[in-house]
Amino acid sequence: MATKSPVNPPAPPVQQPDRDEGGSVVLERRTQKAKPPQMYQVVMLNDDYTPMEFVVVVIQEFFGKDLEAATQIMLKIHLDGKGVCGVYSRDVAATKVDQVLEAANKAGHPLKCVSEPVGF
Ligand code: TYC
Repeated sequence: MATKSPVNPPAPPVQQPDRDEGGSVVLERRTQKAKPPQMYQVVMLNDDYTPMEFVVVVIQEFFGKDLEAATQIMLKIHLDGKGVCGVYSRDVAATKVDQVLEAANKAGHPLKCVSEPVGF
């Protein structure tokens, strides 16, 4: 007949934290850092028909710029063909594009803008 061993199974070895020469506990350095999410810039494009005033209002309204900053951005787009209105997470950038296109459509202007990964 099998009898129960009176001896308890050996306890698992107790793990001790690493310590430096002074006896302080040393934490393991994390080798894998989470990468920050890719950010997206909303780029507005020039055209020959949308009034400058409309573009300035749109930039103020949807990108939180004051009149001065919005005017500078509009002029840059007018002169260079395109310009960045703001940088956001992917979803927020997509929403900004939708808002601009909807406002332009409603007003009957051909204003276009796109979002693209920063560094693209
Ligand atoms: N080029 C337009 C005009 O002369 C103005 C304009 C600026 C249009 C920026 C679009 O994204 C734009 N009326």
